[in-house]
Amino acid sequence: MRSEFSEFSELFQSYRASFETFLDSRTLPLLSQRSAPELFEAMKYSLTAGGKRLRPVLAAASYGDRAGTENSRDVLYLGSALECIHTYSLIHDDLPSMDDDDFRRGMPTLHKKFPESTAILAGDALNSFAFYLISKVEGKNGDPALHSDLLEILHAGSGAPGMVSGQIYDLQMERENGTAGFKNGQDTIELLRITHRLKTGALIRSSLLLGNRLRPDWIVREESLSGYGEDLGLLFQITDDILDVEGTQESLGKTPGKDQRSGKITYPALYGLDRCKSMVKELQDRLSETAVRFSSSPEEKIFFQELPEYIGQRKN
Ligand code: GRG
Repeated sequence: MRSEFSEFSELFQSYRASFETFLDSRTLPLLSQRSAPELFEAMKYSLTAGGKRLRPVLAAASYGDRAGTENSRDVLYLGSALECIHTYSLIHDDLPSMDDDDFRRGMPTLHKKFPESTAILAGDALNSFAFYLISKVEGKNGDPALHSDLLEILHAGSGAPGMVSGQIYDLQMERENGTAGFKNGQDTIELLRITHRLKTGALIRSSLLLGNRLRPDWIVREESLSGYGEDLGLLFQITDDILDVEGTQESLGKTPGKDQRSGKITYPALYGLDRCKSMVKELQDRLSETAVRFSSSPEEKIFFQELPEYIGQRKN
């Protein structure tokens, strides 16, 4: 008998495979149109460097159609928009003025492979291309608010209300060594929580809300999915911090131990590894319970109940 985790893995792989096919056959050809050749090569290098494709998979799973049929074309455009934003954020995060990393996904970072100016511009172009992709969504039944809602959700996750402000707080904390005008430990904990809710969690939450917005019953599921997205973002970040302490260059595909060397405020630095691991377990249990509240099919229930296990045990 197949375990629920292997059913989850099959679902994840099938969402991911549909996304990869769409990226190659529709998104990259669209991106190459009217793009300067060096710019396209740089964007393609980063977009196809591997990666779990978590955000497109989350959008597809919350939409609930994995067949890759004409009907699911819209969610694949949304997945492409999310992956473009995510890829741009990694390119810019790796730059010398930010995290200054030489490796990403086991390969040289974009600014090591191309001139730094090309890496900056590739990130810029991917960011605006993501919003252009929303214009490709057709929707059903002439829903007049669909495109403005999709744009609003994508902006909330990626822009000033989400990821970019999270990145600013993160850099500010690193610069000011966690004090940033905050007088005691409780304030530091609060700042760390806000930083990660915005930097990592906001785009994860938006991925779920974007896929969901394509469904006819989107309104009744939105609140529970939003709460699930917030907890999932936190789980993702705590796991990421643990991996930075326990992972290897080989398993991570990037340099481990950077947080500690730069004196960065992280969950393990504040709470210790043991407490972080029990926080992971608590979040996994809560996520599993929330999944029951919004899941509308057995497949969806398995996917969203097992996802926290996958996120918590990942090696990169
Ligand atoms: C530069 C505006 C701007 C934002 C950067 C997301 C981000 C903000 C920085 C990335 C730094 C980082 C390692 C954050 C931790 C969480 C995270 C986003 C990890 C990478 O995401 P995965 O594991 O990557 O989904 P793959 O390679 O699988 O796509």
